[in-house]
Amino acid sequence: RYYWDATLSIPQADFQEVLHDDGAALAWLLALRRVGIVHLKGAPAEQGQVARLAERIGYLRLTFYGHTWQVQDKSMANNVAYTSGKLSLHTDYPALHFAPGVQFLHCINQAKEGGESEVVDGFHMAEQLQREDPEAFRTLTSLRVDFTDTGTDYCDFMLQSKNRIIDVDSEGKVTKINYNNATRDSVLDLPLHQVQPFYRALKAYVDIMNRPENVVTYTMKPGDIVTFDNWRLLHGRKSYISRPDRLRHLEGAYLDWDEVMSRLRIVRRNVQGD
Ligand code: OGA
Ligand code: NM2
Ligand code: ZN
Repeated sequence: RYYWDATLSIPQADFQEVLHDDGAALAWLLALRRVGIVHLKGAPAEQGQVARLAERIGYLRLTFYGHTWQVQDKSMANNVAYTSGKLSLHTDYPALHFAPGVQFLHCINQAKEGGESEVVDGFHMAEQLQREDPEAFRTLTSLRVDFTDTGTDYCDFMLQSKNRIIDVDSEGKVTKINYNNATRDSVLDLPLHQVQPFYRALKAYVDIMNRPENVVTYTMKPGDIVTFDNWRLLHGRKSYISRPDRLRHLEGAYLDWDEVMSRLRIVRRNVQGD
């Protein structure tokens, strides 16, 4: 993997080429794995494109928000994403114990004012935390934090999870970030003596990821699809002004890494031979 900061220029690929050419698909998926984010350009600005892209891989990951989901300012919103408010840096769906590995977001319509996107490399930020504040790193890799999500969408749901903010494997290597402050539970099921250390550690990590030298900012245009590693990146958006005559509209879908890596191996064999 290649770790990055605000100086990153996000890799780009052409949507039609990725769909029809194995060489283009290979370049896309290799960059998605190594860098964690790729912008696809030139998709039609209408619904159904993230499903086509998921079919290019294999199949998408169904969740309680549906096969694909519409990010719009909705009345009676069942998620803060479905308002015009700011979304601070987060990973999607830490209320699941197995969060989706890959996320696609297709811009169908952009707001006139606001709605810009932000991303950071959560693995790089975890490495910085480990160096600058090893105690905070130990806390976030060991304590399990409560997340919750209740409502109705694809069907009714009442999710509860306990996840470490930073997941590491048996060798201590960072494998997954689980952090969305909007679904972090108001219940923090920790012994009293761990409460303040936990908040101190979380603040240290969040402070690092909000440093301007770590954040990449971009504005999506209709026809753009951002594809990214939801286990690694944290993403956010600025608040926007919602206008009924020009509704901001993104369509999203989730996939898992096994299916994405499967397609990567097949197109690599097709392009390079065994
Ligand atoms: C989301 C999300 C980004 C955006 O829906 O979870 O991060 O730009 N949306 O609206
Ligand atoms: N949406 C965009 O963790 C989350 O709730 C992320 C998911 C609603 C499908 C938002
Ligand atoms: Zn999100």
